[in-house]
Amino acid sequence: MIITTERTGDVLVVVSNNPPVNALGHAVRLGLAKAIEEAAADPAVKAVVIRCDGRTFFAGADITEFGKPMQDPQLPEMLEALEASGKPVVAAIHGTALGGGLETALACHYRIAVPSAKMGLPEVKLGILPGAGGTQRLPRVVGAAAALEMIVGGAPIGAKKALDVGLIDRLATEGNLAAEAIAFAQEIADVRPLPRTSEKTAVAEPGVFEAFRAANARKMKGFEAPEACITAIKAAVELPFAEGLEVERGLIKTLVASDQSKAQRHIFFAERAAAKVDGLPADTPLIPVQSVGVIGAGTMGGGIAMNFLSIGIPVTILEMKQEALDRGVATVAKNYANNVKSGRMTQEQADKAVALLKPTLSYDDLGAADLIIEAVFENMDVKKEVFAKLDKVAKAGAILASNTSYLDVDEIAAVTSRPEYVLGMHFFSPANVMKLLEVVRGAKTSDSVLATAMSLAKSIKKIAVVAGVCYGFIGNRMLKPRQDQAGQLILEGAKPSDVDRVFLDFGFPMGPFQLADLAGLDIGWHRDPTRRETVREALCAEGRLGQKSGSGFYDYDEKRQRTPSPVAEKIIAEYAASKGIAQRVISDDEVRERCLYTLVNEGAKVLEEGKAQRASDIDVVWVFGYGWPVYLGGPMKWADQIGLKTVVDGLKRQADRLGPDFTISPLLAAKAEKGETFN
Ligand code: 3H9
Repeated sequence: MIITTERTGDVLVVVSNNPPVNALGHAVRLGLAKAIEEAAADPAVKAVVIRCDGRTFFAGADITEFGKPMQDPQLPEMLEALEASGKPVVAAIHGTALGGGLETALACHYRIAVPSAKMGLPEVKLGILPGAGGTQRLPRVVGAAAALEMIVGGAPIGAKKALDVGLIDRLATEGNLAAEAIAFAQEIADVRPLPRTSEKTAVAEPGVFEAFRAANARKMKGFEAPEACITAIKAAVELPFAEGLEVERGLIKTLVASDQSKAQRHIFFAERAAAKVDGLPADTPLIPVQSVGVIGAGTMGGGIAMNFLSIGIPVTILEMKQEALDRGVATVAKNYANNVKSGRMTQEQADKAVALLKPTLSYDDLGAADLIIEAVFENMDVKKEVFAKLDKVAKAGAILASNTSYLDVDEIAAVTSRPEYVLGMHFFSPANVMKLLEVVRGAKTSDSVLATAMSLAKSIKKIAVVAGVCYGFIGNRMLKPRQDQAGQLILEGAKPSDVDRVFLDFGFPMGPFQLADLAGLDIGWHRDPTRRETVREALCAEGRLGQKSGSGFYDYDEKRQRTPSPVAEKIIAEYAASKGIAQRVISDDEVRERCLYTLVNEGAKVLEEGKAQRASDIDVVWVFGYGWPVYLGGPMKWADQIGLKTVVDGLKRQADRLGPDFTISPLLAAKAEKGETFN
């Protein structure tokens, strides 16, 4: 039985038990509808409590039912019946009341929650809006401004804040929710009229919608759902409840069927699928990790260390020279100070984290660490030297990880006497912020070591994806053809700003040349201005090193605002002429096809070689590591949506321009031929 009812005095307690998250699937909706009828029919019942067993109150509609014919009762109708109940209903909230879960609570007459509970309407993240009255009820309870934050922002709020804004009526004692909810129900059993949310008025300050749009324009750019959310909240303010519901219904119908929402729902499940390693038994023993060593105190090493410090794991950080070590430690301290300033953590939390960092110049100090992550210069000889040293000092059973972003993890492992303990943990910069972690499984990496890395990733709030050993793993390997083509396109006549514009219009936060200028064109430059073997070298030779020197592919003003640079364009044209490359007018379509279809093609190769477990893992890498717009679902989902035949046709059209080594992935070609998709 998913929904059960029990009586405590004159209170009917309705309990849901639908693990793992009490999603409001068909059986739950049906059970709740029957319970409401039961309460109405039984004269001995004076009030009702709805609560959930397990780890959480209803975490929303069952997303797996989306896109299929929905069985009655539908959630909106069930909630209307709930709110219309002649007997008061109390929602007793623990865990996360999200989406349809919070909408259920809003349809109840009273809400009580434990202090650790969180409440939110995250539907916008799935490309939809709250479609069971949430856009109409929440503004009536908390006002338009707070509703905009919660519905368009999608982030949940804690129970204490919920009490402050009037979303809940009272706080319960942690661990005593069931009893206190019943006591609350008994207390209000005879209070009339019943406080029905739909009968309240939604308060809106003048200009609140315009101000919200202006403040959030950047975050909302490209997404369809946020504007629909705003329209629905406006309807809550301007229209009677029933008419507002009609507006909400119309909007959710369109959004659920949209490509954007399908893509965002795909990413929701893809993120969870990525955590699962095929063939790895669920009971694989984990290696306890209570201390970490990090080699290299640069930007990367410091960022990696912060992940562990922030969850209370001590880190020993190693550098070659005192000065570099001091600089690295100071940067970590500064980053924590910034976190305090921005309100992301308290001073006490920051102090605790910084105190767990132990700087050292000696490899011997890494001997006790359970996990050691190397983040030194990206060079095979240097990495091998580090791992040979580690093999000598690390204790038996310690995990040895390389943060390499390209190199052969098996070759690195081979210099140790324990390759089964070696794997790649490829963090993305800034490593304390970026969500993605590529976990690179070497040929000999043991199951326990892999499972431990995946579990640890979850603890440090990363989204981990397993990759096989190949040059650049999943992400950087697919980035390469994109970068190569972008570089080639500007030689053939496209302006850097035109190429970047195509990327920005597509939904990327930055184009490849903006990114190059930001990172610095002199990374890896030999510093000899007479040697001009690439466009970057030609630009560096003219002192154009990127943003930091005020010029690169673009010119920059003192506020670092960029403008297309005729000087850079001339340098590029001269370089192209020196290589005998004729310049011509290049269309946006050609830019898209050459840069993005080749990227998808490389993704297909990653998949056919088994370097990624599943297409959706590739999508996760690109959404969380490379700024692929989530509403386009990652490159493989995007290719599925535009049609694999479209991709193959585009690649064939461009084939002559893609270089002598270019080949179409057989997997991509076969799937296109059969009309199949990757996901
Ligand atoms: C909605 O409500 C629409 C309505 O407004 C309108 C209707 C008309 N459905 O995340 P976890 C699965 S839209 C189905 O690893 P955690 C999840 O896939 C919904 N399945 O746990 C995973 O399965 P598996 C609005 C769901 O503790 C398992 O549960 N609500 C759903 O890290 C465990 O999940 C949301 O968007 C679902 N709604 O986090 C909330 N939710 O084990 C979405 C989870 O097979 N959910 N699953 O991989 C979450 O944010 C997190 O799951 C939560 C728990 C915070 C609840």
